[in-house]
Amino acid sequence: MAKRHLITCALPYANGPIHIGHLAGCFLPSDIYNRHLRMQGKEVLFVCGTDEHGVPITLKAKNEGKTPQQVVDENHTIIATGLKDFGINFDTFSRTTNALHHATADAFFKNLYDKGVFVEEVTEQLYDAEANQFLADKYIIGTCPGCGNENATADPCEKCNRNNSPQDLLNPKSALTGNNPVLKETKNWYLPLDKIQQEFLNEWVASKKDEWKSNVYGQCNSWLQEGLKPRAMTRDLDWGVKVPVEGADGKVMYVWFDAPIGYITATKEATDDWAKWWQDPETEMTHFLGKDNIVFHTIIFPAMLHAHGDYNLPTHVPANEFLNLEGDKISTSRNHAIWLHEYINDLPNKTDELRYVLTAILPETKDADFTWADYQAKVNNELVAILGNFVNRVVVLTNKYYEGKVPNGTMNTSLPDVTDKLKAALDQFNQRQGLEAFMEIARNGNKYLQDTEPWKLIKDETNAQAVADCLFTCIQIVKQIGEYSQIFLPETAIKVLQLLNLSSYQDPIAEGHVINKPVLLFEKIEDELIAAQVAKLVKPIKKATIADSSEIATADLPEVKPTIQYEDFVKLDIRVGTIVAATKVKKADRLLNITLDIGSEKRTVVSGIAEHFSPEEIVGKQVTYLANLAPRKLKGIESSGMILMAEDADGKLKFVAPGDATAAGSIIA
Ligand code: B3M
Ligand code: ZN
Repeated sequence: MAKRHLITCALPYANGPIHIGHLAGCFLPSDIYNRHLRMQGKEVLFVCGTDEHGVPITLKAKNEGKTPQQVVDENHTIIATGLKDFGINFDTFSRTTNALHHATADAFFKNLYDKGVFVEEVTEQLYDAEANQFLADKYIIGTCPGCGNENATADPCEKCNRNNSPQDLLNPKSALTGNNPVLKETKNWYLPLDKIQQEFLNEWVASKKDEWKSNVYGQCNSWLQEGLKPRAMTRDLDWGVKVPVEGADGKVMYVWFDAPIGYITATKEATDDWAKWWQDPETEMTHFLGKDNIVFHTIIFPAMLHAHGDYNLPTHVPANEFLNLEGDKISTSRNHAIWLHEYINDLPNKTDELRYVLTAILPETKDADFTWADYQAKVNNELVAILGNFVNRVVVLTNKYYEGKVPNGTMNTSLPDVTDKLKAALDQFNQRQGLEAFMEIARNGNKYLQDTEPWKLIKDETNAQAVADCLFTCIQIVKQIGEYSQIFLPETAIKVLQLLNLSSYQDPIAEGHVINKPVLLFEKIEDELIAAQVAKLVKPIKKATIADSSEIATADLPEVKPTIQYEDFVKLDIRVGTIVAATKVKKADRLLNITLDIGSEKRTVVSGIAEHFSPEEIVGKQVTYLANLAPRKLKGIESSGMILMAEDADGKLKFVAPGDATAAGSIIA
């Protein structure tokens, strides 16, 4: 049994805000684990921070005319706020640009350097003379020698999956300037992973076979099977932690070298007593991360730690697979995502609802899909109808029968105790199962209340004790729900505590204690709200900018849709319309309520363009209008038809209008 637990959560890149994929990938799982261990009274430290180095940040800065520091400052704040809003309870949320981190990474690098761990090598790398920069792999675009795909990058080819190195690509071009890069000599410091594999990794990874989830072990093992190669730990770049050795001017550490050291930095920030968290073998370390980060935490960072020698190695690496959204990959460049800060804005006070739904579908063993319809169903049928309903009924009945005073009853001990099951599931990182067990507490409570029917018993005086026993038992169950809500639904845990009029879940609830008046824990999610969220997602695809790091090759303009027949086309009734009035829709930042003259009549159309146009500037504009689209309610307003818009590569919207003034109602065919 470990004496204490260090929990790390992968550091999000500070090159943009975070979305529900990040939440499901590692923030929520790590937070649940942290809360679970603390509830057991364990000594725990939970650290994270923003990863603020790397090429994508420099490019983003360039694109936006800012300094990299400005970019990371802005994003650090947005990310930290979003995570806090969702109750992700880190002990420290650090940053890799802070001085302590640079000093920590510096010392780590020097330690390895002094031990002679690194292999120095001069190689020819592709260099963009105009940008005055060596090109990181993903900024080289060329033709795949395997299949002729002209937009291949030095990753597995999108079309044929060939694993291209930058030098393999034919006719390579710099993604920065479009120029042909030239080869230029440069010296870098390599971590000899081939050697470390033989002396350490093979055996160490094998020892994790039963410990790690199969997705983690499998991925790691397949890397080892292929045979590791030395990997450069330095880069020619001016944004990052400077390489602290002679002859390394103009070089910084590879971002994946310094980022995991960020866990050490964050620990130092949390406590002066940091060493016990990293060096005492009785501390158990658990890394939470998404599947794209597996090798860095199971191979590269452990290799670094091993080479250093003074640090513990991770025990658990419970990586998750990916979360999709409405059947499609989450994409930052296409804005196919639910951003934390937008969710908070659109659905205030519903963070537990999202935590609940995401925990229920966590991609623990395979990719999972978030849909708004499922969100609505889970909130309405589970949180509202089961958990909220049970708690509410108990509070209502206690107020009704006993004026809120806990009756003199005896706890019914025949109810199944699921807490062992819950804890065991969470110990083993089966968090979906843990949540199910948690919901069983409420389900069992509901069933017990339903079966006992105190509302019938109360009609007969002789049943008074049975009613008291039932309500006493139910109040204890409510308390248990509140207590375990601290793991999954922190806001709800606070509300239940208030309902029960307790100051802590340690406090017992004895006879005569007065609880509070009923307040609903969850509200039903209405169709309109879901429709508005879905409508937000179906935006036209725009061209990716180069700063949207991971998706350069995939986020080009969409392909032409499958062929349709003329009969399909003529079903569309497209007309010219004139905007005669427009107002903002209350509590909806993106929506305008537009009155459109379509010749024969006036129509109301709710359009998601408020972030692009003010109501004043569009009145009088001629537009193209799809007149026979089925009406739909948005924010309570019935919207008839749709105004057609064009979106350019920068995401700017334009109205599609006839070239010359045209009578409203003119048919487009
Ligand atoms: N920033 C990658 C990511 O956000 C990276 C994780 C670092 S963990 C040390 O996916
Ligand atoms: Zn290919």
